Amino acid sequence: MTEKKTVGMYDVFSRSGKQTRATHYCAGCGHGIIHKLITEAMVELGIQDRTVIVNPIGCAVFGYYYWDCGNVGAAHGRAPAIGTAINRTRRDAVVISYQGDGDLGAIGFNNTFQAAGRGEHMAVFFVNNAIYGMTGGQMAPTTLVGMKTTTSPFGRDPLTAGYPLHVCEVLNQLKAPVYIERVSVADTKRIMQAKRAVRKALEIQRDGKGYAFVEFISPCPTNLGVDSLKAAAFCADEMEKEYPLGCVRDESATAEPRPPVPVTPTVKAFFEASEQHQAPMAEIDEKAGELRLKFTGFGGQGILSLGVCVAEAARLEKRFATWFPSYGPEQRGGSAACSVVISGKPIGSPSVDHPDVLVCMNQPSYERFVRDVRPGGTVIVDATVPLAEKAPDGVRVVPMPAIDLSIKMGVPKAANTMMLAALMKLGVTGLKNEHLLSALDASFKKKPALVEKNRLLLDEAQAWMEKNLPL
Ligand SMILES: Cc1ncc(C[n+]2csc(CCOP(=O)(O)OP(=O)(O)O)c2C)c(N)n1
Repeated sequence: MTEKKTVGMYDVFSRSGKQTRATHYCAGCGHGIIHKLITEAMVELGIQDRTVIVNPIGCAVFGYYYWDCGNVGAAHGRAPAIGTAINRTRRDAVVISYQGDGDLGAIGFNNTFQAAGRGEHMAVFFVNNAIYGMTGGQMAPTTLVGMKTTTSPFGRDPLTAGYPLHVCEVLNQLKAPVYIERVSVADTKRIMQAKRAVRKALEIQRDGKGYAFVEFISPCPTNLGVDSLKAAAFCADEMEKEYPLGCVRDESATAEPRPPVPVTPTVKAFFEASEQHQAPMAEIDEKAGELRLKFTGFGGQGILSLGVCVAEAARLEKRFATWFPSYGPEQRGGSAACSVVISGKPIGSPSVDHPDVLVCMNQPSYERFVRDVRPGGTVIVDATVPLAEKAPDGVRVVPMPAIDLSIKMGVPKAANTMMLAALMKLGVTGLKNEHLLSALDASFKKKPALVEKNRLLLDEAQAWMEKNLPL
């Protein structure tokens, strides 16, 4: 028998370096059929070169091994957000969001609902197999009442787990969607109907008309624990009772092409800045080692900007650098911290549990982090903090009157610059002062009057250190 290759799909499945003509889907699974329907419509409509499929988390996570077009992976349930971003930056792209019922109906439902409400220009193909396939058959929002799954071993009970989610009907409450239809891939007749729905959804994309949603009732024999024929029969006999097939809305004939969403000034500024900003590439330097720093304090003390400044200086020095913030829930006055890693090699993890250098601007952060500092490390702590907590042996603690000095200089917000002065004077970042200064200047690019002011503050703090600290 000669195999007929589907144009638009890769010849072989090459996951893990293995070249095989077999699919990774189980026998009787609906995903393969739906993949093929999408591919055929994409090729027939001549949109393969501008199609981008957002692959989900779930059994279809490997979509990019099948579809020969643009592919992007999304975090669980976030395909509509990624699709929105693609749409707004690449106007000519045909965006497809391909998702299962766990991905779309559970963890990602609000993402879906909001994208549909905005009428984003995308085709959403929703595979409803009534179960979480990839993770071994847990209950999904679409699981039928009474249906047994690994997390509803006695059958779905509406009293505890609610009723099945009818996504098409929920989306039909919204004004923006152009087309919503539920189809099935349980047998040939149904597959032919599904084929028409896929084509229509993609025609709507080709013509720039907006949001199209197709739900597929799709068999999952493995997790139902039955053979392919029985799984298909379950779709036709049981699932269709709960999820009737048919078109829920079709405004494609009258819908006008959707105007492109204007690029907001923030997004525009971001792209312009990244075009202008030619960052020097990091260079491997085995001798440079790795330095891990943590900056901590209250929100509003400039802790995060201080970390950015050090990371930026490292970047100017062609080091690898990461900056990783963590905030408390409050906008001001809550705890704030950031981790910075500077290395001569690519960095494995941006989070810092045991810093070589710890900067503390308040008492809670000193008490929380001081014991974690590595032997041989340095703690620079604001002089207002009582040093009741002892640092580990071999760790140097340097009290710095950053807050007092900045108040004395009339710029109370600049205590972080005083801490930068301490880092420079102690030489603990391993970075050149010229780079730290350039990074400090760059942080005030939008407020040029502050550049000179902060240089003065820095000099003052360094003079204080020379006089008062045995360095
Ligand atoms: C944030 C996050 N939470 C949970 C998981 C685990 N997980 C992977 S796939 C999946 C369910 C997928 O089910 P569905 O969307 O129905 O797709 P199917 O596998 O049935 O095609 C879950 C919960 C994950 N990968 N990421």
